[in-house]
Amino acid sequence: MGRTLTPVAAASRARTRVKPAVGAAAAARRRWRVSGAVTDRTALRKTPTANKREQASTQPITGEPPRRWRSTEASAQHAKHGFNPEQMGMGGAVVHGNYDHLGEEVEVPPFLRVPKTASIIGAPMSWGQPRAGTDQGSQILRACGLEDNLLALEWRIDDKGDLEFDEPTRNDPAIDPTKVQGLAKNCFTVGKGLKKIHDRVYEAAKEKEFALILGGDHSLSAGSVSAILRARPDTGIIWVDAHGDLNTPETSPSGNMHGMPLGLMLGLIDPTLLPGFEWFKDVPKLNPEQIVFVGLRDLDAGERKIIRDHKITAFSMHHVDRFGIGNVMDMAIESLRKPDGSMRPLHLSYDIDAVDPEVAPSTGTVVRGGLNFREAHYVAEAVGNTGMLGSMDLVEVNPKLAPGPESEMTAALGMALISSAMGARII
Ligand SMILES: [Mn+2]
Repeated sequence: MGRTLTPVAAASRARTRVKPAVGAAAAARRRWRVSGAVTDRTALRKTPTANKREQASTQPITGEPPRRWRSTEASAQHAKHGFNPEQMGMGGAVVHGNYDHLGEEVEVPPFLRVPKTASIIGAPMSWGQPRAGTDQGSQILRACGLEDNLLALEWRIDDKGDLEFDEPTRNDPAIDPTKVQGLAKNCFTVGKGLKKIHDRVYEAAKEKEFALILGGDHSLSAGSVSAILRARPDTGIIWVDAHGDLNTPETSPSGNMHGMPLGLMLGLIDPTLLPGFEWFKDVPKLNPEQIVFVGLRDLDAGERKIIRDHKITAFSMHHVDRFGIGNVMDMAIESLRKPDGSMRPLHLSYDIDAVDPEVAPSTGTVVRGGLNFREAHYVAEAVGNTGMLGSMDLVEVNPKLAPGPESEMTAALGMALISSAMGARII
């Protein structure tokens, strides 16, 4: 009876059996390329029309592991090719240094306690946008096996359950139109709800726990990020989103508050003019150099201006296409270095609509041309690999919008992205 090897076991056997002399594999590849000789059976099966990529894959497998790509090389390449982030419309991005986020051992960051503990905070806020079902996001993420996954990643779990929020009523105070020319729908309900989120996230961060916030719509991040900034003031925010979320009641075309959390945190609107948000005047403001965007592809005109005026580092899908997600994440993480060169604590605010609707269809504001399945994971892995991630929002999963397999697929992806950010690795 023949023995079956798992792919990993087979690969390691292949490695131990075949020990080519240094440079032999490269020499073999060179020879193959120069002569065009067919050196294995796979190549014999190729048709003459096989494209270049297929031809390359017919190179003999010699057991030599692929050379490991390091971010220092990428930085050197950008320098060599005269890469200038300002010219590329990336705001104030500065690309330098040799930060290596590919280390295999990820340590617990100094601002988290050991043993590492994750506080799971359900924030089923849905009044920042118009669609029913966003409030089921936290439950469906849990149903995908979130806790088991985190336990397997050696986290201790401190599950705070789901917060409860009031519903808007006819008597809620609204914006005074003589003071603010604009709309912030349900601001009283959203503001009160965000205060609850803020308090609970602050409690977790103060206890040196990893704060994992399950949305809910993206308005909730004004509550969670402001709490993180209160506990860990230098935190850098990686905002993964199709949208800028930089609106204010004055600039917002829709008046939906899930498009305003960064506008609020940057202090672009006086919170005392927003009923429900009076408490926000006492929370730390976010500095533009503490934010980096990844995955943008749908900005309002006002948001585009804010990104440019405040020199916010922003990597749109155009930059993902041009540089590849590996380089984009290197640059994004680099951009969040403090002036003294040290790394900030990181908060990952992951809007599932950053991912392409073919992969994550069950969300409120779909825009085509987003991160593909692997790119979406890479973003989370790269941030997790820094060893500096201390909190995360996963928002805008709405199981009602595409019920059935599509909503399951979206929620499962959200859960997997959390796992990736919190330590899951392929190998
Ligand atoms: Mn968003």
